[in-house]
Amino acid sequence: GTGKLFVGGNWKMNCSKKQAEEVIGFLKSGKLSDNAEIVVSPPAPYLEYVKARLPANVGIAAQNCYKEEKGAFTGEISPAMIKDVGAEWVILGHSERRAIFHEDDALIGQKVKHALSAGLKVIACIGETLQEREANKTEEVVFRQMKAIGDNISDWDKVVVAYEPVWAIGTGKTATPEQAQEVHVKLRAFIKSNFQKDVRIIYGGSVTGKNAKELASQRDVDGFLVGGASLKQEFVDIINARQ
Ligand code: G2H
Repeated sequence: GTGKLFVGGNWKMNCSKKQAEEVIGFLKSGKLSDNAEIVVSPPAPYLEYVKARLPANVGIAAQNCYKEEKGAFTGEISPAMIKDVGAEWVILGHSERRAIFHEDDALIGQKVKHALSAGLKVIACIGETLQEREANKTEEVVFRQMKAIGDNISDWDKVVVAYEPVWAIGTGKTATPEQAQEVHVKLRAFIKSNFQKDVRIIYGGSVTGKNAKELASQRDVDGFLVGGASLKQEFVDIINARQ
């Protein structure tokens, strides 16, 4: 792509006030490209703390939310709460939520629907496992996941789709630029034909300061969702991958 690069930093379950200050320090000391939309996603207890210290041009996302506004759902947080503490985004459908916490397509769809109706923007994640890729099921899986999400999207301008092949997540085995491009272009066509919409499609899975430039040069890669590297100085290089 050539437009603004969307760069999300998914801190996962890594944070302390001290670590948050360190990461915010990287963002403040580096020169951040104007050609990037930046969002960081700390664990929920730190949303407000991080928001208060971030440069104004950096957005903030929760890593998950529930499908209801309030009530007897011990341990859950709602989009209304996320908004109330000043965050505007939520990540939904991350493969760790799917695999470790057994979230299925139906639940993720309901969460997407509710988060959008509550006024949050959504980073919706999809991606195949290694086993599925090796069985030539990549397309089938990502289309199925995309359909379950797309059926629940009321405003596509408020959504970014993150393609994150599970085999590339936290493994150091980044998809090649060609592998990412191949799935992104198919997804874009799928969304066009099923929903008549265009949406930003970002890549996630072991993105680093070293491989970001080449990935960002792919026609259908609109940005990144970054895990491990988003806690390091190199996050600034990823933000600046498309100057
Ligand atoms: C994929 C990604 C961020 P990492 O989960 O969502 O993490 O960059 O550590 O592979």
